[in-house]
Amino acid sequence: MKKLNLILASIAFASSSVVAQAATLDTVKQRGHVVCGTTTGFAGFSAPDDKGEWKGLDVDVCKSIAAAVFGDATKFKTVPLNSQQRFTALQSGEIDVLTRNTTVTQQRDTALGIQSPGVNFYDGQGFLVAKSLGVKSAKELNGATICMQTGTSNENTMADWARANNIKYTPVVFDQFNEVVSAFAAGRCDVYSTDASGLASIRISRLSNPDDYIVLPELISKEPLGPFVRQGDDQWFNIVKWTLQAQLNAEELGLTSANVDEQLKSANPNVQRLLGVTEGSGKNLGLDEKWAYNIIKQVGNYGESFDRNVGKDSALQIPRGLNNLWNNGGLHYGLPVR
Ligand SMILES: N[C@@H](CCC(=O)N[C@@H](CS)C(=O)NCC(=O)O)C(=O)O
Repeated sequence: MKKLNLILASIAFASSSVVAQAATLDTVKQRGHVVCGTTTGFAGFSAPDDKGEWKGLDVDVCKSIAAAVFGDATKFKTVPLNSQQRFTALQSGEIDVLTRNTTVTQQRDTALGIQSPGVNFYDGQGFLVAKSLGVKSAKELNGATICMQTGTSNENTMADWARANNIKYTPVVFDQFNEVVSAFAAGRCDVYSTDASGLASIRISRLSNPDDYIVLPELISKEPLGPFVRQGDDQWFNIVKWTLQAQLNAEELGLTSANVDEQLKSANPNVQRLLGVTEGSGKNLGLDEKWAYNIIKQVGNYGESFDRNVGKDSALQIPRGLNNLWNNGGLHYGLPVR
């Protein structure tokens, strides 16, 4: 009887919403590619280009994981997920890692069976409005209708902020990103509220006349965005965590996709360890010693990825701001590889 109870208990555990997968790395290697959850199409961060190839700052995290694991940044597939679907897809094992503008919050990092290996974009929630509305500040939003997407942290943040600031508003929410954008473009709400990065992307890539809209100056929250993995697989957690760290350290050390081969000859011990010239960092992760070299060579350092996708060489033109390195006035601080 005791044995039967034990069996029943383990069946109940295995069929709970969070599938305990101890060895994601093995699964990924056997499959031959890493599966990343992305948005359904959010220019600059994760969206298909005109050839159908997925591009963006978040897609670069996915590609970097592929480069670290396989030595080949093309060995990845994307699963487009709306805001609501993303956590279930990770919990159920449909994806190996969620690489999609997801805010790290205490609730998500604990109660959902998932966890955050790091932040790849520091953001805050803001407001996009049509210039014709004549609103210059968030303080003037009393009585506004506000478009948001279901399943985002933006819904709760908005409610908290409005309560604290004595502002009444009517939320207009939709499950699909396209529906929110269309409703806003059609004037069904006065305001679009989400992360400032999202607003910059929507304004440039989704509205027919970007100059008719402005992003209000206030940011009402901290939205640290980053990938998520399932709890219970420390090795996979470490691989994603140190993939982000490799991109940051590469920028700090001045290693780029263009100079990384030359830098293999560097006399700097930090460079030698990161590039696998001095062995150890790969073994610690269960990866090839060239794991970080492959990230830098094939995807580039964090700054290259930022500039190309969302920064100065992109349509979005997002300033580095908080996303600069710590020694340049920002918040990114590469943890030492040693
Ligand atoms: N950072 C917020 C919001 C992220 C979010 O999902 N934003 C929406 C609006 S820009 C989005 O990316 N939608 C894209 C999609 O559903 O495909 C969160 O983690 O909840």
